[in-house]
Amino acid sequence: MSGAKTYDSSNIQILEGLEPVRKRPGMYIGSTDERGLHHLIWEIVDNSIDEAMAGYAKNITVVLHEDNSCSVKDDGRGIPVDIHPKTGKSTLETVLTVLHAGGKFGGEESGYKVSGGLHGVGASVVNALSNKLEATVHKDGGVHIQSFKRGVPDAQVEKVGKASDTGTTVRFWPDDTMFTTVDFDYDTVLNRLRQQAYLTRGITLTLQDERSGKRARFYFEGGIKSYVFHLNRRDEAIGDIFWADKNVDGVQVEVAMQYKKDDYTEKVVTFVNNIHTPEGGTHLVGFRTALTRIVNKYAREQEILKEKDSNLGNEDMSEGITAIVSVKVAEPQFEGQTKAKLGNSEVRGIVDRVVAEALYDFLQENPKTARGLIEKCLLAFRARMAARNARDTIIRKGALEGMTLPGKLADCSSRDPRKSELYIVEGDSAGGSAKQGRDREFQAILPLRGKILNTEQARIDKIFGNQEIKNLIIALGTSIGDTFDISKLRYHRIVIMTDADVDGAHIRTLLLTFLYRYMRPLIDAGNVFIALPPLYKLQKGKQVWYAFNDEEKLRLIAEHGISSEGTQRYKGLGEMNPDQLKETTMDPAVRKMNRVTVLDAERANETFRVLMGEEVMPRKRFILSRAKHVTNLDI
Ligand code: 1YM
Repeated sequence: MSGAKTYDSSNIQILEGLEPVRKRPGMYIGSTDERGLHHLIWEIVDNSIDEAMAGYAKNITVVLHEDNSCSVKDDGRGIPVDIHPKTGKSTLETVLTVLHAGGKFGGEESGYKVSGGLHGVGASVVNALSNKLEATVHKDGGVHIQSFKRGVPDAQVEKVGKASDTGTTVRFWPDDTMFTTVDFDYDTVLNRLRQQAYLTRGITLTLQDERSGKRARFYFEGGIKSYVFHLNRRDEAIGDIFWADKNVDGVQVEVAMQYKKDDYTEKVVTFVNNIHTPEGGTHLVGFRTALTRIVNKYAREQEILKEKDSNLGNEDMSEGITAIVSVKVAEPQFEGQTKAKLGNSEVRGIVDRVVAEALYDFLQENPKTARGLIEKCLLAFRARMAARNARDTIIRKGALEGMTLPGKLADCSSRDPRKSELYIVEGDSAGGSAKQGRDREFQAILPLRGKILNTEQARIDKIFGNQEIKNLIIALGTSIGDTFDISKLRYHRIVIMTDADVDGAHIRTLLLTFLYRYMRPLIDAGNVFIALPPLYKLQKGKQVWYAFNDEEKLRLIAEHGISSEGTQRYKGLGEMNPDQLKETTMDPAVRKMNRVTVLDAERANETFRVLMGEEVMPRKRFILSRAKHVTNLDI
């Protein structure tokens, strides 16, 4: 009768309603690649998490099925299935077919909606982008089902049996014509579920992968406190974990924090309504402000900071910190390029207040933790001051003006930086050969005394006290750090030329680290090179060949029948006479050089951190892991 007919016309409405989603899926789920595909899962899981945050659901299970479908099940109240007399549609159908119906629908008293957040486009978008979707609701003593194809209902919701429990299950088959892939990734889902489990303490999240048989379950009694514990599990920590959890003016603030002892990395992860905010925002600002203020206040009261001392700054708080800042806001405003930054101004003051109060109490109640934490911040503060003083000294000494070029520098005659090259050479003897072998018109030589790097555990700021580094800064002419000016660069090609042995590698690592940290634009602009001197000289009669690696050596030996007496391995640049150095390594017509990329420099920086930092274990691990690969070690 007429009921069925009404149903047909409402189908057309749904088709029209969801049409924009199928036309521009990227607008709703960000992209149609693997990321967008997984977004479908997050949308449905978010609804279950909302139900858990409202206090009704305790268990959420995600299953990745063999047929590339995914189902999400919770034990909440179940989406209402009663038919609205006017529309003739159930709430369930509305949630799954009307855009944005997932959010506010159902009344304000249900608390924060994840779906009000960053992408939170609701279940209807998942429905629109699925070949098929099946919803099963256990509620009011019955099992109710409704199925859809590309967002369009097959029929109205139907009661198919009895149920003694409550809950919602949604299974969907992503539309393979909409996505570049429909293959869900176990680890991606696993990581997301783990994170969500931390953020909503007390709920159990289960993942089952029927394709591989893998499964995992997460339950964290301590919530974000457990998260901090997890992040710090590999390091020694300073004292207990600080934790604050309070609702002020409808904004729920939860913060957990702990410092690591021998690690200097910073890890502060922020969330708004369980959505990661990688760009931070007002919640992060509030946290940092309170942290700095309270640490200074406590340090002064305890006279760890004396009257004459200046306050610790924001930047001194970050070495070794691990913190999670999670806020729940009724109407979050997201800003920034990727809409991943919280803009609500009221949140700043609220987070500040909650953290300040709780942190002050925590420090008073845990004096040992407090002292350890403050000492860590003081260390950062002192290092910062030392670096600044060292820099000021160098600048005062005339690096800026480039007036007093170092005596060791054998400068070139050209004054055109575009044509000029600076060879940084390891050792005085190689420096001597290089000076004789160079083209003095455009090639300058700066010899560095052998081991500039003999101070184990040297912090990078200590190298400012190093005469060799000072010489380098003055020779380059750019100054460093804040006063760096690339337009003053005296040589457009800076070539690092070190021996092909361990000491040479050390010096190269130090130089690259220094350039990376203090003269980064030179690397970005491609001004820095590594010279590649040959490793072998091969000789037969009067003929000479050079080999730059073992493979090449073997090939040349075989090709020309070279005897072992005719094979010479260069142990250092100093063994080469000026002519050899010129014809193999310095003459632009034949030399080989590698241009240093940011990636090379980042690696050097990391190596330096591991090798020279105060952590012993990573250094040990690093050396052990490399030991196998070291071949050209000359002992
Ligand atoms: C597998 C996905 O969607 N669970 C879920 C959704 C809802 C409820 C319970 C719910 C909410 C409310 C009242 C309320 C939703 N309901 C709505 C709507 N799991 C999943 N579990 N009763 C049940 O918010 O007041 C939208 S989502 F619109 F009906 F309120």
